[in-house]
Amino acid sequence: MNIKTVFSFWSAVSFIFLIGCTTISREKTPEKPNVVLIYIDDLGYGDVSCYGATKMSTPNVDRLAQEGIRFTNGYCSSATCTPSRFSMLTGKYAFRQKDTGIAPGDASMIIDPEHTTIADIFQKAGYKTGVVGKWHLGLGGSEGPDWNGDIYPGPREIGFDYSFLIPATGDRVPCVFVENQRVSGLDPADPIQVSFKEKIGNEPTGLEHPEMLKQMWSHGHNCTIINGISRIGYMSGGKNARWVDEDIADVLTGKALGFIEKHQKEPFFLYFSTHDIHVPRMPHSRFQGKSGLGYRGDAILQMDWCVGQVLDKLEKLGLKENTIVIFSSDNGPVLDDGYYDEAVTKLNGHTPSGPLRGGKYSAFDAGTRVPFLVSWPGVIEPKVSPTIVSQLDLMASFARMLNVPLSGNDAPDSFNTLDVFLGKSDKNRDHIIEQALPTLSVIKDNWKYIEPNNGPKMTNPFVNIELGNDRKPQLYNLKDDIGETNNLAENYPEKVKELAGLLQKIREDGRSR
Ligand code: NG6
Ligand code: CA
Repeated sequence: MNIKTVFSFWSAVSFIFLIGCTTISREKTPEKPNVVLIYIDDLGYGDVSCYGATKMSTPNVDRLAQEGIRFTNGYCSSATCTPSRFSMLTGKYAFRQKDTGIAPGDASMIIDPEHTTIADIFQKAGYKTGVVGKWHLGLGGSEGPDWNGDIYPGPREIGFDYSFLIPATGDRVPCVFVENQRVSGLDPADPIQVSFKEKIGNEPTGLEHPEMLKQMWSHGHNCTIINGISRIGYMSGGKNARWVDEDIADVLTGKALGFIEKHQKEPFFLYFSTHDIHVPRMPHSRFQGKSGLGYRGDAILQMDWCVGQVLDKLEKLGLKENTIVIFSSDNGPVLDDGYYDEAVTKLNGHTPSGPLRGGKYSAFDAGTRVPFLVSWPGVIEPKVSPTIVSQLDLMASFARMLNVPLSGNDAPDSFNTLDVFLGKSDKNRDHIIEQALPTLSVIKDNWKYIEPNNGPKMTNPFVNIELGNDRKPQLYNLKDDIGETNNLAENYPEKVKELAGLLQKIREDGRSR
């Protein structure tokens, strides 16, 4: 061997050694990464720039997309909030349990504490668990929540160590936060009373006093005026505890960051569920007028800021490489959902549903196909993936990752798709069911079948969304026809029969896993 050969031999050895080290470090993934699940309300498939929005930009959400996997076929399980959240937390389709439609503001807790939830899985694996933000899954026992006392069952009874909640929605009373088991900042001398049936107390309503409003209601939403905005339902008392809509994003983000900071030295699971971009859209003055698209666009900018705050905090604490961040939405987009907030008049060519048909409430795909990002810097290789993923599968996937066994009855519709979430596999879920009550649809091998039903074709004219209902069966080929414009049911009767049969079987079996 001459000098040159010896040299290149050793260069080759050290090169191989180096490659080996990089591979090893990539594979030496932390066993218990933190998980932050950022869940946006009513954000559409086309509402962020990494999914094609051009009229405004969402740099922080885009940052997540650049660092992780951007799924182009990511689904929540329902076209409204409560059933989507119910399914994500329990791994069970909401249509299997009655009263899982949009929960009233004083609903009892709809997740039975007997259910194993995704939070239980993390707790069993030794994580600290927290939920900050919109809940909308009911609170309290059969009598509903006791706003002036201890409020339980609630998140604590289903696996969350810490909670800071908007109990139902921003547009429903009571307009107060619930921290753990108590209304935050409540003065016992000024108790809260709530009714969804008749007027309570003597505060003005939006119906009687529209001149007092800073944002006018368009349909519904005309009961008690809180902070210049009338709501669904009547409330009295609790004056010190009432939120200021303009500050909600700051308050929730502060609580989320506080939770991360507090638990930085131990594994944690944080379900951060923003109020944005649900109605009433009343962003902080920092964001008002900034998008040029009215308050809906401004709320998107505010939501993006919240995401940035979380990412910055993780980075600052040195947790970036040890934290999986998931970003998604609970249902598709809506413009007028009850208030004149210029979402319609200042839309300016923005397309909240992207190329999809329908929106919130709809059986068409825009109801449930939503932005879906998963990032884990240093472990997940960034990419765009067309593989179908479902929020339902987070539970079984994390159970697998953490080696927490699921019993036969747990998470009956949640599949372990961990390798897909981590970018190691492109294997589609066999099928997926979408719910836009009363209608169910099923997607399998690019075919989407919407079962026939008598529901209306459209929402009310304010909301103005096609619901996807039809008395005849509908069959679309999503690969060739992403906008669901060409009903092929009559051309492919066998396909219709097969998918209707699958839907029927999944309904009857009570489980699909
Ligand atoms: C509807 C409300 C709507 C919104 C929705 C729940 C009316 C007329 N409409 O009943 O404004 O609050 O419920 O949205 O009251 S969700 O995203 O939480 O499912
Ligand atoms: Ca929602």
